[in-house]
Amino acid sequence: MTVLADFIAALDRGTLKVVDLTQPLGPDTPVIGLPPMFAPSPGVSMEVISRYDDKGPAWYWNTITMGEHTGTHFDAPVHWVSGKDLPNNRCDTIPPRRFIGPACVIDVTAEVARDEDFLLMPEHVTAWEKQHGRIPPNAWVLLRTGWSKRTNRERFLNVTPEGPHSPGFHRSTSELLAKDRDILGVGVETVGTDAGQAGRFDPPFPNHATMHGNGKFGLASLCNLDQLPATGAVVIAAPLKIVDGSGSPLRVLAIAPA
Ligand code: 23J
Ligand code: MN
Repeated sequence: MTVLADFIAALDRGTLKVVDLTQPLGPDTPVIGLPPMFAPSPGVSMEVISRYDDKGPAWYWNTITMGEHTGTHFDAPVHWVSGKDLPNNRCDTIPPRRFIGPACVIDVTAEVARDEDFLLMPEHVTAWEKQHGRIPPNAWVLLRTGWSKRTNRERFLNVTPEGPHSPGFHRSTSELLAKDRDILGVGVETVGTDAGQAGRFDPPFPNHATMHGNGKFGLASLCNLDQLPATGAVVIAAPLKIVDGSGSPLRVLAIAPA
């Protein structure tokens, strides 16, 4: 198995780099705002158990509380009603091989700069494929929008009286990716894998409904996608092994040519 030795040597030599696609996780982490009739996502709270003090003189540790879908996080198929009866659909039962795949990065930064409600259409995918080749089975499809540069929470959530505005996927594109391309899942820079206005779409939240109904995953609140090539990187996105978990915060790493 020289491939693993070669891999470590390439990291040491600097011909491969590790790109951290993860946002910081803490009390300032923005969470999705749902319409008021639904239960809200609580955000992150942290409490010190001990910090080299009476409660633990030589050790520091915290209790953390948050929703499963907080910050940079993984959506499992069981998260959505469309995926609730699929086999291996939850955090503790997904085969770990499915956490690793080649990354296809679709850059729509320019389009999103003109239109905050930009939706990726099937034609955008086929145009990308003309340039970069067909999306292979079991790939992570990452939508590069530049949205992670919105470090201000209000600009990131971008909520107006009609609800949030942020880019996403048209339902037909989610279907193309899930069914025809048989991807692992999609990753986005925004707070969720559906567009901000997707609660008003028919069906509501079509990317969640389509991806999870087809056993595919989601990755939300990614960053540093601008450090990845369109093809040629590998993404590792392994959620916590939460028993019956619908998703989890995680560290998402990409390995890419330097
Ligand atoms: C619950 C309801 C709607 C949405 C979401 C969660 C997410 O985006 C999520 O984190 O999965 S859109
Ligand atoms: Mn989620």
